[in-house]
Amino acid sequence: MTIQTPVAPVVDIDPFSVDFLLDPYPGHETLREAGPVVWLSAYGVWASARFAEVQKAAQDWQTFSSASGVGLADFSKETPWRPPSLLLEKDPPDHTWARRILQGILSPQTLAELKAAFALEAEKLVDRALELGELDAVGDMAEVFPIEVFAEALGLPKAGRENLLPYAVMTFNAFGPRNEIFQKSAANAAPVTAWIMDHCKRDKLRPGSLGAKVYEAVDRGECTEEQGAMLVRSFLSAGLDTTVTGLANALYCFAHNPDQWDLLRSDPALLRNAFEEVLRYESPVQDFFRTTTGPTELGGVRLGGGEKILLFFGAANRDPRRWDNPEAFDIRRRAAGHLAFGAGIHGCVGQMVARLEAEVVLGAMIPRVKTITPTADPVRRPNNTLRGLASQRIRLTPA
Ligand code: QZP
Repeated sequence: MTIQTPVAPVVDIDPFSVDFLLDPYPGHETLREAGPVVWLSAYGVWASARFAEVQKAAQDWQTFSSASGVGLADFSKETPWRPPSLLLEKDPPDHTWARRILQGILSPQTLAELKAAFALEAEKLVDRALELGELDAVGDMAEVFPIEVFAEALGLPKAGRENLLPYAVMTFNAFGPRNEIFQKSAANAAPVTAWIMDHCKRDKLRPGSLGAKVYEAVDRGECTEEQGAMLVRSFLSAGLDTTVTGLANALYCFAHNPDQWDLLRSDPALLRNAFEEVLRYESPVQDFFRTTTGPTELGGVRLGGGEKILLFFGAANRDPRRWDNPEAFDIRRRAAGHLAFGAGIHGCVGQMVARLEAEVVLGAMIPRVKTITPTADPVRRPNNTLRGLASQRIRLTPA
């Protein structure tokens, strides 16, 4: 066996600059074409933007650990901005019981129970959108629906739900550097965080709700009351802005690809795959870090132990080595296998909820909305982790 040269290309672009975040795709191409694994000189970390390497690292938690944090900050060297998640920022064996509790709550049976309420709310959302005619796909639809259905499913009271998105925006920005984007989103951190932490408690969550089910696990002795609160925090952190972004990106994709909307309307059986293609094409979670647990090799590059590597899911999802014509939004392609939900033991535990939300909204639109036309340019909302929109004005014409 030959040992390959331990020399990696050096790339000096800043993937957390506003310019990069507003349009990451040229930078992704530079990163992918520079090599399977590159050195990001701006931060002194490794990075990969190719499908094969991103997938391999994501699937290998033993080598590419989450326990030092999945952001730029290395928890073994700096104090995390908030107490680490019991799920996202742990590896087995610590991760295992927490994952099992949330997975048990987000079971196929739970999903089946949520479906009718989600579908009813989606009909109301589309009623309101068609009444408006001209509207903001983000502010009037994508930001409304998950708060309405998922916050409700979690068992949160109506009052104070306006804290959910600011908390998530801050959380996702915190995976990046302490740049101006993060600082601005954290300006109001204290009251927002206080509301979130308070609403992780048992007495704030409606009996029978997903949040209350966490405390049923506490009562079965599967974890402590404090750990239960932290698991509810995971739901509040991960379950809102991600699906807001996914819905916004779906509406954006169809507004800018009217032939694909026509195609979906002519063959609604494409719906499931259509949302997978949205996730591939405009991945809500663009990237995450891992930390090597010891010296290793990835893509022919030798990495030392305790080193951070940035995995670009969004770039892997457009890697021409994996996808034909990756820059085309094509709901007929086989989009399954994308990395928008990650892969391996940390793969998104709520992905079926995300799919359900998107499918009921798009599913309600298919028979009723003939055309989705942009009436203004999209306005981006730069975030260190999420690829989302501040607004996308559209006009809907009824079928
Ligand atoms: C955020 C947590 C896309 C996900 C990585 C988002 C996410 C997942 C879990 C948590 C936060 O456990 O707090």
